Amino acid sequence: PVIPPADLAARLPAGFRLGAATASYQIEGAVDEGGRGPSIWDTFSHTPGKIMGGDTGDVACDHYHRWEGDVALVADLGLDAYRLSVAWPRIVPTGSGAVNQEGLDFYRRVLSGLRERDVDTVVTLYHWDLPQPLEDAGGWPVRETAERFAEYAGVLARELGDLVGTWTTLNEPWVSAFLGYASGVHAPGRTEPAAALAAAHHLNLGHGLAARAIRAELGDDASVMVTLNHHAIRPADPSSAADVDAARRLDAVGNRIFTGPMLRGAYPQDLFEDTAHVTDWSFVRDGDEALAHVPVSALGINYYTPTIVRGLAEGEEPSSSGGHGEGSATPWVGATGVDFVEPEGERTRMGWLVEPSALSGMLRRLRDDFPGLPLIITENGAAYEDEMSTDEDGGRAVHDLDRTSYYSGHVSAVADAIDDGVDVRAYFAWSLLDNFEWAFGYDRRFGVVHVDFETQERTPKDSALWLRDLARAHRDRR
Ligand code: PNW
Repeated sequence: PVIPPADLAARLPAGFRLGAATASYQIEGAVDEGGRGPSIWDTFSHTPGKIMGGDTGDVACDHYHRWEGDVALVADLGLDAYRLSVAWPRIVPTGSGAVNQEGLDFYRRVLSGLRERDVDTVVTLYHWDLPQPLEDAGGWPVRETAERFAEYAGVLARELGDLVGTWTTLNEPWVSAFLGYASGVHAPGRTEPAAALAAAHHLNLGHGLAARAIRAELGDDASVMVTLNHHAIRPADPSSAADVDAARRLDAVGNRIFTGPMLRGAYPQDLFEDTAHVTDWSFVRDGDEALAHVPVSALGINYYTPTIVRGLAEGEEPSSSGGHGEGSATPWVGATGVDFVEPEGERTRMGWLVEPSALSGMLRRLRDDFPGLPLIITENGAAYEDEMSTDEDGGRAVHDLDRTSYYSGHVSAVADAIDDGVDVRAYFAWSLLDNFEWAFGYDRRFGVVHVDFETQERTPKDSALWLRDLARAHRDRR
């Protein structure tokens, strides 16, 4: 069931923007070129056993060399906006000190190309490629990393500020902190629960310091936000006090650990209580929570699937890991006695349940919790098993009805939230291109454009054509 683009376009307000997103390590390749230094993802992907199939981002989509064609692709699809990330190790190869002009030049070319084609930009400062020397000095669990991040943010604002529409400081700090330092399924692969909480704190601090550094360069009206993978958490049985409390505990370590300091200027008290057996939080200095709190122009939300929980009885063993890698350590530091419920239903190739209404529900709840804060869907999408077919005229095509229907359902869910008065300003599909899907390597395809990783040929899938028609129909209306 796919909604005709014209019908859906009519439900999106004038000024609403439709786009697609990518991230540097997932698409660029050219890891030893242009003066780039090593990142934690180079180290991690080259460590045997960490990535499915032994894949690395060494070549990825070769976007570093093919950026011009990729920018043209975005424009040809008629997208209003494109979200990309800057590789910190291309700008500051050793993590501190010397700035690499070649890196700045690369992003200046890309951003200029987008501007010439009238494509609005959202630039992510940190999509997980931490310069390796900063990890060697302790990584996000140490305070200095937040300070180095702010210096890098100031450099980007000064050098590229004239070309960037909106800045988003961090992509999914929950993933950086808890998959990187607690479950260890992401770089740098550490399994230290207390360090993961310290990482979360220094990511909060880094966000605040970086946003201040950007505004110090560009003025207070510079558009700055942050992107969270805010978890759409709900109790399996809303009438069960145990399930409701499990949902509260997960919301503390999954969501409010970031929205508290960043949007309210304080950690929630129940988070300190729930994690007291893991850390005493002595890494939080007086004034840090206020530093993390800056006015943001919008909140970026990455949404893929809901999280449904129940409370475990005393001594009861959990039945599932909540989709975070069977056998690996839990990323849910401090959330003891929580079990993840996996209801029957349609799932993507990641095993993630497809439930668009959970997105509208989360957007309404964010509106209630943070009235007046504009929201942007910075990522939403799905991996499916794609099949390339050759049409009668020899043209190649990917008829990804499953992905197209995922997009149709979720854009429609955004429209439902807008009907209910939620201020959602934009929607970015994840991803523009099939790319390096982190621990899954090239085995999971999230692109609306197919990439042949042998030839680097790009082929827009039917989902890309549907998004193109949606953007076109929406533009024709205004
Ligand atoms: C997000 N999880 O990653 C990222 O922002 C993208 O880079 C990524 O390709 C996309 O979603 C698809 O996975 C996530 O385990 C990775 O909860 C893992 C999780 C969530 C988001």
